[in-house]
Amino acid sequence: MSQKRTALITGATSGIGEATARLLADHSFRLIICGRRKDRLEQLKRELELKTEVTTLSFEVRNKKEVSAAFQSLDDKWKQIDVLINNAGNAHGLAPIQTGNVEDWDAMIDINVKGLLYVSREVLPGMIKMNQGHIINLGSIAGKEAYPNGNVYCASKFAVDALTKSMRIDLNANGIKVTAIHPGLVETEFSLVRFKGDEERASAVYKGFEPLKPEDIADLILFALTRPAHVVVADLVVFPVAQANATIVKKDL
Ligand code: 8X3
Repeated sequence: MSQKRTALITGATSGIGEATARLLADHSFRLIICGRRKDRLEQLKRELELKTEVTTLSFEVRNKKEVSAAFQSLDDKWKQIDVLINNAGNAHGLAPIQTGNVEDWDAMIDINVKGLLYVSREVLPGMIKMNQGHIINLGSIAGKEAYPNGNVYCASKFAVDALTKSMRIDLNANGIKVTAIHPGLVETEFSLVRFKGDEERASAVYKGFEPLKPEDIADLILFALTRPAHVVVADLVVFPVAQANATIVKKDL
């Protein structure tokens, strides 16, 4: 593809989103980086601008009005979005269903499911008009297998899996590629958020084996984005070598 493609990345201020923004900047994509934290977004923009054209959109994916206002504010030269990377997502808490925190449930369903829907709804009309585009949804092994205490987080990622399959069906006539990438254990701020800032508990998750890095996932995203026009990477599950499924991890402690 000769013309530079424009990629919009949600949750671009840390982890997989940030690593993806960095990698795509190295590969000539124009970038719309999105996140809640304006200062982090601006800092990343300043850095990546040395390599490619970058703009920022600051909004909470779970806030329908903010999402729509952010897209309204986009300058015309950014309105043609070729690639949407639905990366924003979080886990809040790890507790049995009978004692789960309702605010945690709301956050996971709002961010991981509704957020993905709100952002996709804004981007899709443009892709449909162009009769092309590529959506990459970040799922999780938690969207393929339920695991103890994962309940609502797993449900939210099962929803991402279902929505990815549905998008592929509904957008089939429009030539839009739809990819899901489902990582296992990736060392990011994920566990720190899940355990509400408890660093000891969060770092224990990644002890005794070599977890995936955000860059490993960014690499797969770039791979999916650079296949020939007739090829779509539909569904990809990726683990660190030490991981066998959602619950079995070989640890040398
Ligand atoms: C992150 C992977 O296994 O912690 O989605 O749910 S896991």
